Amino acid sequence: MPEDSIAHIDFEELNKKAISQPLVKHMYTADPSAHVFDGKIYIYPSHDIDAGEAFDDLGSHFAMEDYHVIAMDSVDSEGIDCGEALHVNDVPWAEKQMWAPDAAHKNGKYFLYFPAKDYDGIFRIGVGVSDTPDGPFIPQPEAIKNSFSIDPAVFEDEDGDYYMYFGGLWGGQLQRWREGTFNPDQPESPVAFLPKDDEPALLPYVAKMSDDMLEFAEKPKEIQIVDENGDPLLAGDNDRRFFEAAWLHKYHGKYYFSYSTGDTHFICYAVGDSPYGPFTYGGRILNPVVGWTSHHSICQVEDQWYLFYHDSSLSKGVTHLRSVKVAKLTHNADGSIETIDPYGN
Ligand code: FUB
Repeated sequence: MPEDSIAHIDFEELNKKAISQPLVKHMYTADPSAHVFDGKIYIYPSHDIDAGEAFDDLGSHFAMEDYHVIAMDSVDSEGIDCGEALHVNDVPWAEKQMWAPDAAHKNGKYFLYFPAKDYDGIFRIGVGVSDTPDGPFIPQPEAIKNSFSIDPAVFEDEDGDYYMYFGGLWGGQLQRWREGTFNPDQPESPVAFLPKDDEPALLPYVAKMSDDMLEFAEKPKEIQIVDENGDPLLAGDNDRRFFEAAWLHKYHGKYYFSYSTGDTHFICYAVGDSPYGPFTYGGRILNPVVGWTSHHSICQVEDQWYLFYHDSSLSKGVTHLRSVKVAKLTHNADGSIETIDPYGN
């Protein structure tokens, strides 16, 4: 739900209708990447703060500094804040804006993947390592080579290969990489460098991870998202095209790539037969929430699938003060996903 439409919201009424409540209330959290590790649910969210930065379309007001992991015994149990897992001051290459993270587990080690701006103002993706799922994570001294933009999501396939999906428009800088390099002398602007409405939309990226999970094993490749005729979604197709918040889950042998449409505030999905795509647009998973951003993860806990998401209802609509929530997600018999309305309309 965009900022301008929250002015008349009765938050008490809205919270009564909401299909779920914040999982933690003592701090603001967003962009929840959920995993089951060792039989327990671990959520790797952004930790929202009000750093006093001015609002703009580059997301400068999302000035987060650290990460806390949330642990839960079940989706109905209390969310436990495991404390600070990583602070920007401990990351040699990162200056600011610790945005949406994700985590992975391999060979007894846990990996926290996170985007942050480096000292040249360029978003890169870093990784920290821990022996436990809740950290603390020891960051690598450099960002992942050839990483750029934001919102890393790491998927483990059934054959033991891991893939990172990433990218985000506007403040996420994906549009700055169209020529393969980033020119820091060009002014920051959310709308410059974007394709025209009738051109193919900008695409997210995927890269297989190296065996040690610390680097890309290959040059990142674009992921095609196509419509029902096999044609690429266009940049002007704002209700369906990729904006940010990549996620990948596998269901009944199919790969589901899900993402936020950004300025139209939907979480959508597209389905493919390979972790590299192409993915065919399938529909909406989540209708707009309170707050400008929408960001999610999809995780199976025992026999049930769940959507972890966020909204700004606890802060009464402050777009950079969000709270993570969870709701049941349903795959229909035909492979489609049922659309969730966060306020039960
Ligand atoms: O939390 C900062 C940014 O807002 C994330 O990286 C985006 O996905 C959006 O949720």
